[in-house]
Amino acid sequence: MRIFFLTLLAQACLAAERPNILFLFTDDQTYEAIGAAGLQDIDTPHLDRLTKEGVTFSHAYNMGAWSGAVCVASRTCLVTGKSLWRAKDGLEQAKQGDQKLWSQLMTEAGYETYLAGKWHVDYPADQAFAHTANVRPGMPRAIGGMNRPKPGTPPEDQWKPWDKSRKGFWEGGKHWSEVTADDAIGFLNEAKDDPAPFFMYIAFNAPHDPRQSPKEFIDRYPLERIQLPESFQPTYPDQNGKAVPIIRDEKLAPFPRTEHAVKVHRQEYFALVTHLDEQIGRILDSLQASGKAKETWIIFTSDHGLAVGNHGLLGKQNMYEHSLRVPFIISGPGLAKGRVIDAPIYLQDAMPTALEIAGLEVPAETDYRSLLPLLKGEREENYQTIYGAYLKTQRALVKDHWKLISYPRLGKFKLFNLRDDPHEMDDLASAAEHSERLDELTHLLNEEMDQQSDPLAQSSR
Ligand SMILES: [Ca+2]
Repeated sequence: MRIFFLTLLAQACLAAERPNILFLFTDDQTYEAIGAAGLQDIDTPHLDRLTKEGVTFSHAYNMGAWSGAVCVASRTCLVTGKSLWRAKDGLEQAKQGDQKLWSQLMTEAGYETYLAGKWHVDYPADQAFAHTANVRPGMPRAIGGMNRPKPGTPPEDQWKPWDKSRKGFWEGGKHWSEVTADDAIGFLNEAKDDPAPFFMYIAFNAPHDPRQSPKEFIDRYPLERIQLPESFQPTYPDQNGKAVPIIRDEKLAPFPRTEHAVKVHRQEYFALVTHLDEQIGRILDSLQASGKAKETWIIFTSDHGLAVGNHGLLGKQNMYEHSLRVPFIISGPGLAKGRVIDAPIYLQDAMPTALEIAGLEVPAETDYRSLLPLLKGEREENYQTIYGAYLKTQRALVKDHWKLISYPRLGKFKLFNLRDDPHEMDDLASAAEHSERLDELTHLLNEEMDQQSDPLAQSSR
């Protein structure tokens, strides 16, 4: 009996040294789509609560993607800890047993690991996590929902986000966001009596399209409440198949974009976010009720942003801030409450951060950096420049408040002053007074491309 108690005590001590980690991950949520950011009229009371209790990184970026499925690239980078052009190799190494994924490192350290919802990584979910529930694919498949709203569509053919017969998020009868929250709450009930620390990877498919949610959430956003994005335009000037290929995401609404269509898409997107927020609230309440909240770190973020009507675009296959940047909140024992850090980070910094929280050594080959030194004030920034890439058609570099976007196939550059022009509407690339800056940023982009093993880098030609 004594040995049993000593074992329990040892486990309890270990648990205190290894706090729990609750990773809340959403799909296609742009940095503006959270009420606490104060940038859009959107209701997210539960994420706002988390913002007040934790630290916000206001400039969290995804690097981009090697395919139209930006989700896959972002998530592969996240779980391997490898930057964009190295992540696929990292995953191959994991398949060969030469590298461990994020969750496998946590398992090795004695964590119980749980996955609910979207995985979308080319690796068996049940080999990555000890426990899984309702593992979802890239997106829910709905009937219809593309190329709309179109004028003159008869009412009976119109898309209604709450229409369960369209399947998608309603496939199975219960909205997938609710199912993922139910699964997370189920895990918490399981974990609350377990002395081992937990790592929960709770990944919602929302607010990725199809933009479906219960009617009461749509009703919260009458079209009069929806503002047009500042960078609204009917067409995207470089959208000629070379700069921004017109792929599925862009076909959700007709061309040219109309103010009405963009407002309808934003209405449905915001409703899906608010419904998602309610589910996150249920998980946060359940964590409180479990008695584990005090020893649990929460990291909330999304896999990349989304245009939803900015710059004539709807999707994420571009280098603008709306499509690269995501909300990022972290809360945990001893962290300042309500603090905002504007040093730029990659959302995938979540991975080494969690490893450090768990007391693990971050593998030397990890390309991302822990946020703990920033949180503790030991370091001012993780990165001097932020790099972005999409296929071989777009590149980006952010340094301080300057942003360069390059379209290699067009031989074209755009230059934005993000401080004065946060919506990237005033292209300064051809302004004579900025020619030196353009040269400097182009040089820095080339350097980043070399360092990032970019297939377009001069060193790889
Ligand atoms: Ca996504």
